[in-house]
Amino acid sequence: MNHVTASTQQFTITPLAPTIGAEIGNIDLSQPISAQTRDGLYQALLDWKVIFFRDQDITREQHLAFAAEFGELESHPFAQRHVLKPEILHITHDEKHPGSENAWHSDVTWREAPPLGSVLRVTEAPEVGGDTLFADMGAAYRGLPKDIRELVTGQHAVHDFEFFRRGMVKKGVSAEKLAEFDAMYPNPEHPIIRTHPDTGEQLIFVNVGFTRRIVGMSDEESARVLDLLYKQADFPEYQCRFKWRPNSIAFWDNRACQHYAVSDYWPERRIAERATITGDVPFYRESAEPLAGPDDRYRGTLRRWSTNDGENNVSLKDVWSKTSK
Ligand SMILES: O=C(O)CCC(=O)C(=O)O
Ligand SMILES: [Fe+2]
Repeated sequence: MNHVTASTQQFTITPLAPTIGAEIGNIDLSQPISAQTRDGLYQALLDWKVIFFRDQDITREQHLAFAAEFGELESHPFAQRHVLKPEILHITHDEKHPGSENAWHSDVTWREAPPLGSVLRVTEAPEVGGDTLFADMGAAYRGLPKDIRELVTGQHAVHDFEFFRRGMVKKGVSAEKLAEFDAMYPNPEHPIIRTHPDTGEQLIFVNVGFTRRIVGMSDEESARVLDLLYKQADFPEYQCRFKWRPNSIAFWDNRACQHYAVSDYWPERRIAERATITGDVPFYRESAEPLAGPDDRYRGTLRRWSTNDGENNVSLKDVWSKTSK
């Protein structure tokens, strides 16, 4: 456990997994935080990609005030929002509304400038189940075979809000209204490999929730490559898993990780509220020191047991022959 001393407060950082996820202790988010504490927490967010807090019995105002320390807040145009506080997004699941965030994604990547991060507070948690998984997309990038990294680096993919559009169609939202939304949120093209604006880390930035296709590739090739990239989030070696209790909070760096809310608790109830911090337009910048080869921490094991059935040298060709079956 690390101790970080700020002028008025000392909080602790306890990792959940080697590269992603750390629990922050000895902090009370019902109180305003100092600039030093804010900076220390932001550094912890950069280091761990998602940070967690326990036992934060805070009000909505305090939740919003905490999130607003890290940037402007945005409200979600389609999801259910608090009537008086549109920056609060409600995520309520029960017998009549089974969980639906059980697909790997980063939030709102169909915006030109997707969020920096989200601060999610669970107020009611099932006794068992309803965990959330987070995947380190920097580790996932470093674990990609070199030829696949080379294939996708510098390429762009189209993102859209089809997931929400389908929901709106089901609810009977008019074609005019949908056309208005299409005009407000035209499908952006984001770099497939995104460079983190603060750390310079290279990150896979396509997700099964909101990415549609790779620009300039045939539909078939695009689907194969995206499928391969999406699958990277599935490796437990890149993940951490958080078990919620009422008043737990997760604050994730939406640029650097993806998340998946496990939908295993139906018909139990689970209630969460999210504040979302605006981000910047994704870009790719070449690293000063390009990766020479695979990241040894992961690749041997991952390749041997998953992608390549015993061979230790997966290549694009192998992936092609596997995915084209
Ligand atoms: O409920 C959760 O754990 C996460 C849901 C989600 O995808 C989100 O809040 O962005
Ligand atoms: Fe999400």
